[in-house]
Amino acid sequence: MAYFDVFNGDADGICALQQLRLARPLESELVTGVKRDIKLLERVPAKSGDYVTTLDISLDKNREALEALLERDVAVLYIDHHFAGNIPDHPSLEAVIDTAPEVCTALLVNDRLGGKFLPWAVVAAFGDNLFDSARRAAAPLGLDETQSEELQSLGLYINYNAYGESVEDLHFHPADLYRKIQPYENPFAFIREEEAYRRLREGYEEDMANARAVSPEIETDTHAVYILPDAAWSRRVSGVFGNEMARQHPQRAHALLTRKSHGGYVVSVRSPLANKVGADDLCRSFPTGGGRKAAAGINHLPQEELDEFVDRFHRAFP
Ligand SMILES: [Mn+2]
Repeated sequence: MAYFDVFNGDADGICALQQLRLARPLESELVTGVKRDIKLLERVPAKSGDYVTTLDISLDKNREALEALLERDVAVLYIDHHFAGNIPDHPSLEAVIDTAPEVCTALLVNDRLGGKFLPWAVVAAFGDNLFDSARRAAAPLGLDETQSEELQSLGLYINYNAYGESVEDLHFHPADLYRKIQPYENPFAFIREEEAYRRLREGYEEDMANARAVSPEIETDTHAVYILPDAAWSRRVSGVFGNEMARQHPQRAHALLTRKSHGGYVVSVRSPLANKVGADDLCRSFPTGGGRKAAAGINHLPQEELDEFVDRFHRAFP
């Protein structure tokens, strides 16, 4: 019998698995990737009698692969908070799905384990940008302000590590980062002792300094457009830089365009924090766009559509 652990490469996916494997250590094959790489189940070569744990990736986006596994008599534990659609009714599937906006996968795992490894769930909630949920969940830990900020930074850094076009852009392959985290029951020990933590913090600070040095193409009280160069640091930092900009200017909508090596842009849009709507409709009006109301993106914006995008960006957030 073989075990497969399939998880999103961001903080939520890694910290969800961390809790489960601290509670029940076992040898498993890890299947993960960059944050946007969510069609992971189709890569799992499980056979009859094997056991697959799936964390923090949409069931709807993995439906065919999931059904194929269940047909092959593979047992699946599926824990997630993304849109799932219809959940297959099958005796080999245990699905724990909760799409409530204040929930993340690691918090669902924390509930399942009775809070046994709560500090890691708090790290994940910060990483998923659920600051209120993280602070609420952390109450039983009685953290002081410094400790709370440490878990917040750790969540931010692990989340940041997952952004990139491919794993070559990342400081650590998410599977390698998980292996470094795995020995630590306590995230504060990871922060104190682990070299990987320092590398993530330094990488984050350096990439953010690069991004902060970029002058906006457009900057008004209501709209800002940034164009980042074709570089690994841009692809790593655009998501977290967008989040920081949004927090600093809650009345403003933000568009971050990253140049691609073969022309055109990858686009990420953040609705104003004060009114978190519009990003999804704007992005979906382009063929390769998608996302949520507060945060959405376009995988490929051709160079010649830049002006059209800027026009629609202004109209989307009047
Ligand atoms: Mn998540």
